[in-house]
Amino acid sequence: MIGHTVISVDEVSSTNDLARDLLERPDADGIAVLAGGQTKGRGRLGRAWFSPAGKGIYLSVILRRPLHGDITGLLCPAASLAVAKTIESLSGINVLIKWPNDLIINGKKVGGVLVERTGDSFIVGVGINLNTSPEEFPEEIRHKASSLYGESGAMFEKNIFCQDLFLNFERIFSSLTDETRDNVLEEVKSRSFTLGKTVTVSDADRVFTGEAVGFESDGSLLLKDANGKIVNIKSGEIL
Ligand code: BT5
Repeated sequence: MIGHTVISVDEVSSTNDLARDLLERPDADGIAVLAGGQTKGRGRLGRAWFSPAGKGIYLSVILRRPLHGDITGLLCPAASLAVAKTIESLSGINVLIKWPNDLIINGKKVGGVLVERTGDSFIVGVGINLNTSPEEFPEEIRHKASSLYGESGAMFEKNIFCQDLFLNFERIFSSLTDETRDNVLEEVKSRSFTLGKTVTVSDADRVFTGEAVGFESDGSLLLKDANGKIVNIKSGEIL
């Protein structure tokens, strides 16, 4: 079960690093690491994650269980769906998912997911801005970042959030089988900030512009370019 053990620390460089140190424990699968603040929180591609103490959720969970095929590309949208559902059920605010990992409320990013792989194990890192005031965000992200407090005026309690999130993680990760993963993708689609928009996406070495028209069953994004050709993007960044 996700969250069978919760290791809570006041401060850490990155909860993903602390989780990685625990991968060899016999009970590793499902361990959750929670920090009050992070000194070197990170996003994808080495980017920094603003992690002020006491203001948000900085959480990593270990997945070290038999999984159904290669679900690497699905884990990020699936984890984002779990986070979106928890935010919605506890705050009543609608959350959209900007492919592949951004949690968006009213056009602003309130959270993000970072999935890292070590051998057959995955570490799913989640950052959610709960109670950050708008003026507390660093200037360079103030225009595009927000928190649940910023969007609702209400303050949120992180332990209640995490308990609900563990249940959603367990349910959604268990649904990534060959038979049921399409249901997960349908839910991701129904909350997509990206589908139907014309977007520019960069992957490792290319940049594409096109209309986001769907997702493949491995989680990749399908873009229709100006000539009507469908391009499949496994991982990347919407610019
Ligand atoms: C993400 O990366 O959105 C994944 C963030 C994952 C953070 C969690 S916290 C627990 C665990 N431990 C870690 O060390 N990380 C995970 P990416 O899509 O690359 O977005 C990063 C970009 O989001 C930055 O370059 C900024 O523009 C912006 N950003 C940084 N901090 C933010 C924040 N607190 N809220 C909103 N946007 C932020």
